[in-house]
Amino acid sequence: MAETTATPARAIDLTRRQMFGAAGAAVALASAPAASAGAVTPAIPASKPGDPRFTPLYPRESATRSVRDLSGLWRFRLDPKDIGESQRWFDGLREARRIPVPCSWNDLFDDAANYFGAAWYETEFQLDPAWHGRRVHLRFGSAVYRAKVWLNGVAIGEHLGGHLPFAFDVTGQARADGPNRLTVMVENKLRLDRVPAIPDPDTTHLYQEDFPQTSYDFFPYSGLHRPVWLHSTPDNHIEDVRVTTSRTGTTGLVEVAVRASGGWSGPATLEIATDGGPIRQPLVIRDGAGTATVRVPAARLWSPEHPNLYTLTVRLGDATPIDEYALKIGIRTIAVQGDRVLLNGEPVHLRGFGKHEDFFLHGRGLDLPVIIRDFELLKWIGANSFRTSHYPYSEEAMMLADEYGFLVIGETPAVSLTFSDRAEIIEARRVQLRADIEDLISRDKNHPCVILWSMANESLTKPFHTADPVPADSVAKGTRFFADIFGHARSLDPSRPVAMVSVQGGPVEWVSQGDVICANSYNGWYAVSGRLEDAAATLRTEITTLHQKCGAKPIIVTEFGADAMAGVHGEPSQMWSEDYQSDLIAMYLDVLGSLPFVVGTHPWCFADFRTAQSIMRVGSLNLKGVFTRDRQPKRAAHMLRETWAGVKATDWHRVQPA
Ligand code: GCB
Repeated sequence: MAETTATPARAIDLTRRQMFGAAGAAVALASAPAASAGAVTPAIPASKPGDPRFTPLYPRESATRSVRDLSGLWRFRLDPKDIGESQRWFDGLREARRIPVPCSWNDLFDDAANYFGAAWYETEFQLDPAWHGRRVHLRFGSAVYRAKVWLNGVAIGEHLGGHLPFAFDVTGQARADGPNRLTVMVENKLRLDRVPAIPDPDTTHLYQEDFPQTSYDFFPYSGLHRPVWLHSTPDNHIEDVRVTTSRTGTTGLVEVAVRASGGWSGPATLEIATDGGPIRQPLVIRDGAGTATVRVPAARLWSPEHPNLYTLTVRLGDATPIDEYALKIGIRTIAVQGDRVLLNGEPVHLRGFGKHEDFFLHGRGLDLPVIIRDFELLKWIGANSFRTSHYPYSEEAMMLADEYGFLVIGETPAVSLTFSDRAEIIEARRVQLRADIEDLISRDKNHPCVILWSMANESLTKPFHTADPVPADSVAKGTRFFADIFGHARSLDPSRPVAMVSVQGGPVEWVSQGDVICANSYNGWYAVSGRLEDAAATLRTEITTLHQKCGAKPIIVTEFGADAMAGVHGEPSQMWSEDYQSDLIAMYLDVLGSLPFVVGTHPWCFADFRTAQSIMRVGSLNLKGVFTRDRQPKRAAHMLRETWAGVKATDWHRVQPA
């Protein structure tokens, strides 16, 4: 969007609707008593991100590890009065209906369509007898927004913040002698102190109320959105692996840091499979930590054109490994030099989109066919990039992005942070955002596809849809906030550039703290509406000025576009038609293509997606997709394909048989 100066059609005086409450990232409850019968080994406390026991590694099978996916039909019950905990619903969920996991609950049940309060999930599992004597971990891909977990009626921990995984070591709490009852309370209350948040009714007079009222432009889908896994590891096991790649001449250098559980010490091996056979590098782990570099001669680098991946296997122990974990890695470098982004030392241009995890019925629940179809369509259209707007996407999407060779801007859930809000609210969000960044970098640090972190999308000096003046200290508050956030991200991952995505007309003091300038721009739509010639001139001035003000840094225009109702046409083109959307995007590509410091263009957005109900959104949909919500191309998609992939609409041979 663009920061608005419009006068409100009507001013709505809001009363204080939300109680401010304490925020925090993840809370490990005090060590719960081990289940009496069938306990295998003594319990250790539940783990959380940032905790040395937290295992950020995606669960994978190996010679020493097993994985069990608990996805399926769980029992489900809404708890609008928040009585579940006091009535001990964790002792057995009554009057429950079925819900698929993973899935959002909102599009399944009419009474849950606009429900964001507490909801309870329950399932049962048996522990595999072969897991006797091993450590057992319970890992959630994502729960939006807060989850509290009970195992056999005993609380084992909580997690705050959606879209990122969390795990518990349940060794000893999971019974070996009978069924285990797993209960999860998930709530997605739309609150001030969350990331993302709602507008602060104490400081905001909205002139447009959406339902549900959020400060961002997508539907707040709720639930267990990604798989829940049980997995077993040896007692002494690999807890984390961090890979950083560089090269000297044609040799790839793969630096691998390993963290082992419980401060384990001993020998370990790194192995990279290559066409010429395995390359092994011994490594010594001391007090749970060790680092070594594997040299890969004549390395095949990772790039969008050649997304070469190698398998890296880490083994603890000597001849017979105590633990083994394998992951795919890509050897590549990423750097910012002047106003260029260099991939493997060569300037790179990002062509792609902002996207959403959004589809019919399952909302934001993991849907592998949709991910594959989207990635096929990105290839079809000639894109090489996307942004995980406006939150971290699934781990499966990131693995597939490595394989397809997409250059990914990995974004946190901080959309529309507003600095006219009260200080204690801003502080609560800062604490939560720091935790989100820790979880995100911890989770995605090894993906070659991630070339840039986005700390936030469209932070605001005051909310959209208000004519209130910008408070005098808003910019300064944001400047301090982002200095802290940028510093935190850079200290956690010095190997990648960091940016934030600016709202059109947003403070230069914020966006210029990034290594790359990411800017959203809506000339021809929210600004200079309907006049493409004038919009083109405004755009050129806007982006050139931004470049001058931010110093010699590369610019990625991360959003531009127009809503288009599929099937609506107009000659000459006019707003809301497929033709106008196509013309506007073509105009942006023309103007931006003539500015050498613009290194990326991401039309907004890939596909139409669900929003709140609003006077701005026909059918509760944002229609700026170049594909419809069911992934059919609008005219703009064909135009982009011709521009990016060089495939003309006249080429009826364009589908090649497999
Ligand atoms: C934006 C936001 C995006 C919205 C888009 C729009 O600037 O970043 O989340 O969906 O505008 O279409 O209004």
